[in-house]
Amino acid sequence: MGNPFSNVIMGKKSQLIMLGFDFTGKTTILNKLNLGDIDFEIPFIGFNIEKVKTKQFQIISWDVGGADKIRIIWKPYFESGKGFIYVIDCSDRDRITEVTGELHKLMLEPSLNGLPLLIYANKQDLMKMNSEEIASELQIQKISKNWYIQPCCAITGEGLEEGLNWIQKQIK
Ligand SMILES: Nc1nc2c(ncn2[C@@H]2O[C@H](COP(=O)(O)OP(=O)(O)O)[C@@H](O)[C@H]2O)c(=O)[nH]1
Ligand SMILES: [Mg+2]
Repeated sequence: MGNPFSNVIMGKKSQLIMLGFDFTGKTTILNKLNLGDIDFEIPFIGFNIEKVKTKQFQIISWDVGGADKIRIIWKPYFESGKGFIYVIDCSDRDRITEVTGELHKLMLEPSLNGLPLLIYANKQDLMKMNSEEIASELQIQKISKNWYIQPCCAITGEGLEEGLNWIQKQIK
């Protein structure tokens, strides 16, 4: 573990947890970053995980919002995470209160709470919200000390790599 190259030698990639409401663009992001096919896993009814490998990471992702009953199933997945990505749809101002509430709830999880938090502020082609606006909407200072907001457009891929590079620096 003390060897900074051990992950490279073992061929293992750090795992990132990517969450967000449905329709925020997660599947589109995964397709853009992915080196192979998206791998699906359905460990439980109503819980559908997507997994991909990027150059540096393995990313596992699923939809959040509602369905409080299945939250207990999420916990083991959180424990393997080295970074947390929360995807928001900047064109959907109607849901921002709900999206903020869910993020605050997730950050109560001890195993997510200490991770670097990357916000993918997606759909920038539809609605430009700057980072200050988003930080204030999400009240992000209240829930994390190590966060970064990356504006992006999953369709073109703009901003996606920059976001991952930020996480990579936090993990090292
Ligand atoms: N205009 C625009 N549409 C996007 C962007 N990212 C995703 N979408 C669209 O938003 C919809 C939902 O995306 P999807 O990846 O399925 O969201 P998911 O439910 O979070 O996996 C799809 O129609 C995408 O084509 C973006 O950056 N800009
Ligand atoms: Mg999806």
